[in-house]
Amino acid sequence: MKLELIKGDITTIKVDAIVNAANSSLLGGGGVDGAIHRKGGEQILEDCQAIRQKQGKCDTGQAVITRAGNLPSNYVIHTVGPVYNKGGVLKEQQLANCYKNSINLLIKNGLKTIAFPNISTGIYGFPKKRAAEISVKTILCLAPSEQPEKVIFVCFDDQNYRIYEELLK
Ligand code: AR6
Repeated sequence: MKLELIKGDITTIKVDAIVNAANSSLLGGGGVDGAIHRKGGEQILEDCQAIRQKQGKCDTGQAVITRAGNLPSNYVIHTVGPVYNKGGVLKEQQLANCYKNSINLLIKNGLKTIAFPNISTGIYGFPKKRAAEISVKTILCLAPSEQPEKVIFVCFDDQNYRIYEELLK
């Protein structure tokens, strides 16, 4: 498994699937979710609406997959991170589940490369360093048969970039 770090906008990354830090409605919002729906266009929302009709809302820590519309990636995996509030073990487990379930879905669909933002660290208020540690640890602990070919951490801001740079040394 290759791990890469990129500073930039996840909507410009060409991988099999980029991950969206969505909310349980799956119908869009602000932050990276807003950027993905804006740039990806109608197709993403259509697929999200179809998933909503089929299964209802998406629980925290779970993930679903849609087409990627106008984005350079082939698919978008939407996962719902925890709202940090006061934190705690459950929130940390839910965040780890976002990474596990997104990667499971990637592999189940025969896909190999995936790009993640630092889930829950914007509007949902999770401390960036702790969230980054959970993301890297969760991915490094995957069994060989559960590993993607490549994982890219995409950092929108300098602070996140420096955190991942340190962790991936
Ligand atoms: N590319 C990569 N990372 C980004 C981008 C981008 N284009 N834009 C933001 N980030 P957030 P959350 C980083 O707030 O905390 C939405 O309204 C950002 O710097 O997007 O999980 C949803 O609908 C931060 O590190 O997601 C939910 O309601 C990280 O992405 C709620 O926000 C996540 O920030 C989810 O909140």
